[in-house]
Amino acid sequence: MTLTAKSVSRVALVSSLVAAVAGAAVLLAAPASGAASTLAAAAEQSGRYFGTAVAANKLGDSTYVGILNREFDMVTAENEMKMDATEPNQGQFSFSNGDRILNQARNQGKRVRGHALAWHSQQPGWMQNMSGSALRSAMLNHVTQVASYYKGKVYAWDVVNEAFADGGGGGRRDSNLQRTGNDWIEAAFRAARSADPNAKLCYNDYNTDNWSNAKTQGVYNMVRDFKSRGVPIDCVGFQAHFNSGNPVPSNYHTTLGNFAALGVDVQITELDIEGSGSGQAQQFQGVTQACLAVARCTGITVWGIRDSDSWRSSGTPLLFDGSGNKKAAYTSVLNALNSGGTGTNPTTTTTTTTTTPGEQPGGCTATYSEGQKWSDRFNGNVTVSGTDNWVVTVTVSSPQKVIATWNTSPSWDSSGNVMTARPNGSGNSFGFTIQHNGNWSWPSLTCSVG
Ligand code: G2I
Repeated sequence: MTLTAKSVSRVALVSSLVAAVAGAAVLLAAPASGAASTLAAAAEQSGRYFGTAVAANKLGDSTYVGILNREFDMVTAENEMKMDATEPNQGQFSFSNGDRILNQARNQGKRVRGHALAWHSQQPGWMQNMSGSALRSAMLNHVTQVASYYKGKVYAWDVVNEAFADGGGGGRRDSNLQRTGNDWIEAAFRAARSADPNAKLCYNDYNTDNWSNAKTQGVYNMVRDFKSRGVPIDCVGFQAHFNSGNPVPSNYHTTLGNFAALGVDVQITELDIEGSGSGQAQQFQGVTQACLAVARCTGITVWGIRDSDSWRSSGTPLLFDGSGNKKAAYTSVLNALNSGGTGTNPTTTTTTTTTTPGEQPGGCTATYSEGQKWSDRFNGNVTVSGTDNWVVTVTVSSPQKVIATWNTSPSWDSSGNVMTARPNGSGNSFGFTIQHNGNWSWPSLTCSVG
């Protein structure tokens, strides 16, 4: 762990902003020199992963594999573990392309998300023509066989994909699987749990990002029902395919937080955002920050590596251009990950003091803890120890604004981003409300003896 001791005139002690809790370093505001330089390493600082979809037929492309090996620590097979790929003829299973992706990933120390055991789309021809109890048994046999084959080798499965309808109703999508009975989803989850008890079992869908969408509410109600009845579900995947007609919602962290509060992990599973330049970069930053703001948002996966690898390549929706160069969107994601967030294990961060040689001994520690969050703002609390005569600076990142404070009467620098707080007789703690304006970074703190 690195401590950055910055000398401030006539101030004896300066706090550093780095804490390590339970082996996972949590950064409030990482110093540039200590920032991680890859997406995976940056995500790992808060206990998260950063993944990508991989296509087996690209594993011979050295540029592609070079970026894959360097930047990502989680892999999803883009098509190779789907129903049509793994059971092309009924009862005949084919795992060779899925295995190529899985083995490449595991040989490089990466984990694998399995995608997807049951889906209305990409069914093999024989299954498309089935219905009723024959289809139900075929689907359950597929789930059982595929999850058993990969038992112990995948971190998580998208057990059921895209089962809810678009539009206003919030109900299920019509499909041959849905017509076998409304309980087909829970039956699939139970079969998957029996086959691989240690894989995390996820429901995965798109257009479920905005908390106000009826589809989001429909999925939420299903997950709540599953949790209340003991149906084995561990996680919810948010595909996160965005474009100008379907932008990143400002309430994304609310959605993620509300699902997480049901007792499941949440994950961004297929992220891509059409666009270019700073507009695209800002949207990627917003998604990253929404995940970082939710302790149980355990990782982000982008749906491909280079723009040219994307299922919608004309929209240039990924983090690397067709030549494999990092885009502005890459930098915004990396910086957001390096700016920290809610750890997936620890929930508070402690600042640490260090002495500057030759200066007055003693010192103070300012400890930041998260308070309540709303769609447009969040609260932070600071507790100070070591002295009753403290001065704490709180620096927020533009375009954030502090819109309220309590237990202190702060002064401000000319930018309005740096607040200086002193004791006002209310004890050694104070708090504030930050309007985030799309930036969910935690503020940085210094503590000094006044
Ligand atoms: O559509 C984007 C994604 C939405 N969520 C579920 C994901 O599984 C889905 O991924 C896309 C793949 O990126 C595409 O690559 O799913 C499509 C349909 O399964 C994939 O497209 C298929 C084409 O439809 C096939 O014609 C083609 O043979 O890709 C196949 C392999 O290139």
